[in-house]
Amino acid sequence: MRLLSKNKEDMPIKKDVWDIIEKWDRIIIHRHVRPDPDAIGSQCGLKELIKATYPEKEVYATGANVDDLAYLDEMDEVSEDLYEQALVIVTDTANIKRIDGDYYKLAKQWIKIDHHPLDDSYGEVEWVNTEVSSCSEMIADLWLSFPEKIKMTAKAARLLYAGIVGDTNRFLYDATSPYTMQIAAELMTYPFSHTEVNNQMNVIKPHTSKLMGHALDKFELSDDGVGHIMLTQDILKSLGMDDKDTHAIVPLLGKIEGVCVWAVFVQQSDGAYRCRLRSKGPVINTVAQNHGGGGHPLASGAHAKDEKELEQILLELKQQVENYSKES
Ligand SMILES: [Mn+2]
Repeated sequence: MRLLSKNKEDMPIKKDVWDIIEKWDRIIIHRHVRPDPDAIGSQCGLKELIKATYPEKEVYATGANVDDLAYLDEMDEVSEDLYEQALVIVTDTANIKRIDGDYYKLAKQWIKIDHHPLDDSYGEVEWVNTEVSSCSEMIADLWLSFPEKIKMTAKAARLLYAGIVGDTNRFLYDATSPYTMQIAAELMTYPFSHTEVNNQMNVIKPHTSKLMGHALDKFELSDDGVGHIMLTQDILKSLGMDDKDTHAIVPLLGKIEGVCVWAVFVQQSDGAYRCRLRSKGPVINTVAQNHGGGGHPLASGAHAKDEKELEQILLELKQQVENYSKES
């Protein structure tokens, strides 16, 4: 099969990354706080590839264990003293303050592998590609770039497949390329159950279904296609939820007819709001950047200190929709 990689310009950096990995006997891999399947998939998938290729190397995946993602993999215990003689790799993490774990600072060499827009440079070697669907796609692409060198296993294939499915919302989002599909197809030739992974990722907890009901009921949509929902601490408490359970409603609200741009505002215990912003076309990460956040052009996060700032964010989103409809 002809591989459709559009990442040819990444070849030198990919070679650098693997050359550095080859040199180190101990490698510790980090990813972002509040991990999603792509964070765990890229982190633990890379760990499995290195371990399968070089069984003599010590390779660790570190960070907090998350119950909901335990079906993917478990984290390793890594003590502080291991870092002095270790290479640190950070996957799927745009900025330093989002790295889960503190000891990475002690390592002599760092590598960053990420697909978010570059808003914080770190690591001697940075491999950043914002065109790809997910960080897991980058790790699988690394394997397909040096298939004679790097060994794939069923466990790694399962992790990387899960990461791609997670970040593309099962191949729905725009960043899903023909090459993404080829990579997924290659991974599926390894013996793991992709249906089991897909079903696991589709599970909704009973309390989340209650939140979905609330969100669909209370979602407000303006004539110009800007939708929003506000989840106050009182609402979360009444549904027995906290902020970390709220991400599931974000793609759901985008399915409502007429929605062009949408925002999910979640009040934190200090009264301020965490804002998740999504778009089907107008660029919204500029709005996120105006409010202490950032992210992808069509999927960003921001912070607002009070309801007044939420109104300001909605105004700016409306402006983006207006500019967009003028352009197109
Ligand atoms: Mn990701």
